[in-house]
Amino acid sequence: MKNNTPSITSDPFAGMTLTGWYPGHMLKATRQMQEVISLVDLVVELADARAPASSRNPEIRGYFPNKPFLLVANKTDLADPAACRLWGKWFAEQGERAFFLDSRRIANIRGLTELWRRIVLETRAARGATRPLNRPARIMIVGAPNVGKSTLVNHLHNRNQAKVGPKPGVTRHNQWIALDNDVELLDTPGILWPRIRDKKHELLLTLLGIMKEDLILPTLVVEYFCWEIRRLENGAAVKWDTLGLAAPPADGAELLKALASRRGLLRPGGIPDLDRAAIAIIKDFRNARLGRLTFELPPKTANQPELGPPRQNPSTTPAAAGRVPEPNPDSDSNFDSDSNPGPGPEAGL
Ligand SMILES: Nc1nc2c(ncn2[C@@H]2O[C@H](COP(=O)(O)OP(=O)(O)OP(=O)(O)O)[C@@H](O)[C@H]2O)c(=O)[nH]1
Ligand SMILES: [Mg+2]
Repeated sequence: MKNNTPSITSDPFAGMTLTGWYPGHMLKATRQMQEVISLVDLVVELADARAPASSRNPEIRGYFPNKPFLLVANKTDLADPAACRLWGKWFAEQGERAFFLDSRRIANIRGLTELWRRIVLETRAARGATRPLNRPARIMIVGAPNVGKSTLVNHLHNRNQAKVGPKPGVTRHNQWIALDNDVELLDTPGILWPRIRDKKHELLLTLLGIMKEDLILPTLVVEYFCWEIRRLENGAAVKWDTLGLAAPPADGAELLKALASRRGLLRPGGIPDLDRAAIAIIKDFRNARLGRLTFELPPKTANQPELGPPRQNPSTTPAAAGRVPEPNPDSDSNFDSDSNPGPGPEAGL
């Protein structure tokens, strides 16, 4: 559904300098993953379902060229179910195994572990192995920071062995965790990649909590959020009323001022405290109080090489037009809108 704001033609973030955040521990962690890869039967990359392309490391498959690989788009409870279905279909069309997960739902996790088992068995069979694996299957969980790798490991282990937290960089070292059912998981530190596309990409990763947030002003993150929502023409999907707004704001500045005054966030002299307003908005977004929002749709054509925010006019896509294709029964993609309950846990700034 379209909102009534004019269409966005220019990119106000284009000239802005990138933070270039790529700390040394990420490079080290990347090397350590490559060192252990010969021990591993399956690589599972976790991404954020709200940005299934932009939250992926474009280089990661190249690090492990000969290993079976599975993409898991996590946090589907925070993402737009229709967009998840579109992505599931798109990955299936690309021949890429993808699983959409709300890692706090045990039935959903069971489906994922079944798939792991199947992939490991099929890979062995394809290599001509005739005898059963006489050791635990080893699965390495990789991905960007804060996408939920350790949370997933803990849900499977039931003993909260891995440290988790609502900010990037919680896990600092590889950690093997043995499960009861002949599986060993390797939890790894979140890694970014040296080259982020542009400022909008950094802002998106910051909004999702993947990039460290004290590198970018929260007010800029909110300006980006409003701009992106207008660009995607799905402003109507945002629950602006949660913030006390009757209509979508024209831009980030209007939103920040409105929220500061509604919540009485004022500096001395009665000046609206836009920083505190921005932090409150980001927190509400992350808790899905503003709705379940996805920031990118799959590329239009199956052979379009580059992933990323959609280049087509989203109002012409099936999701924007309210037409959502059925999931492909032959695909490994599992997304099912009924499997997604309400908003997620507290994830503050
Ligand atoms: N809503 C929601 N939140 C989740 C889900 N999975 C994880 N989280 C939350 O996401 C935050 C990050 O989780 P972690 O498991 O620490 O993420 P990580 O990928 O291990 O992060 P690093 O160790 O920093 O790389 C925590 O606040 C989790 O509670 C999910 O499926 N849905
Ligand atoms: Mg972790």
